[in-house]
Amino acid sequence: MKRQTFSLFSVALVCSIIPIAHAQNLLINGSFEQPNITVNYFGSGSDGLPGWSIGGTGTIGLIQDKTYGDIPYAPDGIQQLIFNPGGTPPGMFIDQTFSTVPGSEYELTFMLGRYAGDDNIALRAEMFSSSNDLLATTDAGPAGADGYGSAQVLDFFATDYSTRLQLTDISSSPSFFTDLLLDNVQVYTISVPEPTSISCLVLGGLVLVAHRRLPIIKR
Ligand SMILES: [Ca+2]
Repeated sequence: MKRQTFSLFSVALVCSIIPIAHAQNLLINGSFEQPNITVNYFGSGSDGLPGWSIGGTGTIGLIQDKTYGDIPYAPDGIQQLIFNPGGTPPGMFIDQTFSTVPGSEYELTFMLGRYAGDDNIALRAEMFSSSNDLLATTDAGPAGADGYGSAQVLDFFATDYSTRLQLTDISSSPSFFTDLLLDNVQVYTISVPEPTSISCLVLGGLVLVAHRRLPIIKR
């Protein structure tokens, strides 16, 4: 009985959630370094930003460092996104669908910045399942002064083999001069159920069968 208990305990350990130590960014072009261009502006439906779809009413800009003298530098690489540049309306969004494993935990991180002025500007991050169920959401604002603040973080569990990230400009009163900056968007795997639950059940069953067939050695 003791041996059976020990083996089942071992199976339980193997089947527990396994943390991922060195994961890669699951997003394409999360740092907006492509295309390599001094400055470009995108409207709804544009396919000019690799990896991302673009929607909403207004404009999103892709800007390289030193294009304008006083714009904060990108916190990662040399390019960043700028929402509602030139006083265009808020409400633009970008989204990207990426592969996930049901039951696994992931973490979204991104950097928000402010360019010129103190108007109320913010970004909404949302994670959706393939059936468009909302998995997690957060509203975040940049630092009070020009430049970037600390990284924003949102953890979520995937329920499907694909998950969609949407980042929406929810600024309430953008002026002609105040713009929202975004860079270094990343999604990492935090932990995965490995092996899967079904595999665990099969493995546990095999352990039980094996123990029943093993001869009991008496001393
Ligand atoms: Ca960048």
